Amino acid sequence: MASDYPVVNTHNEWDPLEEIIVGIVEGARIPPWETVTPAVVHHDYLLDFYRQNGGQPWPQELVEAAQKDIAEFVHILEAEGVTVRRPSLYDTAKPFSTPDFESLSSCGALMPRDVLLVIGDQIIEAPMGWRSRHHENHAYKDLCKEYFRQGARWVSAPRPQLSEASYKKDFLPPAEDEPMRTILTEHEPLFDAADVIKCGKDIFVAQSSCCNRAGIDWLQRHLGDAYTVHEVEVFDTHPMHIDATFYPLAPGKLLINPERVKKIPEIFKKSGWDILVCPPPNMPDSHPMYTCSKWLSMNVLMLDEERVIVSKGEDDIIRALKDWGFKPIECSFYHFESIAGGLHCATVDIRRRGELQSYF
Ligand code: ABU
Repeated sequence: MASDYPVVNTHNEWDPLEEIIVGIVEGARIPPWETVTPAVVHHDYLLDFYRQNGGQPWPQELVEAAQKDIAEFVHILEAEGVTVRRPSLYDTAKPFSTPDFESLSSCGALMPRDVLLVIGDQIIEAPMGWRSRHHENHAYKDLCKEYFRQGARWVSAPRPQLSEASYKKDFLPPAEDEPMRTILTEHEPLFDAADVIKCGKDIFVAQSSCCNRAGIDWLQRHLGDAYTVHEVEVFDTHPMHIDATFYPLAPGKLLINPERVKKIPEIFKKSGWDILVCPPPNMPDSHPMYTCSKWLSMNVLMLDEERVIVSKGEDDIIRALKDWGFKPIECSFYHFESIAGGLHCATVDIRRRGELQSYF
């Protein structure tokens, strides 16, 4: 369907959604063990799993269950009138090396949100901190070229070297009662696109074990004076990405993770935004989560200011969203979440109907 908006046009998380990229399960591999692994994987008991199995395909039964979830998600999006695009399959099994490191394999194309940062009419390929994800942008090259031909701006942030100098030696994750720390040094700018969340002319970013201060500085300088990039103060023992922590869902409505957000930026308070405190996740402890935390419950996807796709089974946030005036649409997603991320992670919005403005 023809749109009145540029082919790439995304200013916030809630303007009416027209086109989105949804990740694929095909080709997905268990992330190979690397320096960053113990800094981002929440459970120590999983570290041996990664040491022993990293680089192998995920077991077939996990893949099939995740594929079923993604198919339901795509069906819902299309039924709600959204155009869904998919990444291209690339050779994830191929080991690769650079002058600075070697990787047993790539990981796949499950989570476009981490790779491509779409702001306004531009697509920014993120300078990602995981070595095994260094070539994940391959999966999106065909789509980026197509969007570029249709008028989008397309740029890659400086490709990181990811030598040992990018990671702190002998890093140990912080305990709950210690100050937040991440594995990254300031050797070079690093961020995953999911460390960033948009709110019109204001962009919010949290440091993590994929995002350093230099990455935030790079983004501010790259975007220039039209935008203000704010750093959000968070605490997480294994920090990775902002979208299960701090999420402006709609004008005047900020969803926060009560365990992680340490300080709400003053502009939200000054402008009278409602602070929506996310209830604890409902996912049972018995459900296997190999990469992310159960807080994926708040990793929802807004279709507009009211309609929101939420992971089925998360009854407490579903009830809260209704109380806050939203219209939740439930989608089975626990199996995809087991090996990858949530509904927001699994997507990147390409076009929403709206203009750049300030909400403060
Ligand atoms: N990409 C979101 C991951 C955050 C979490 O595991 O809580």
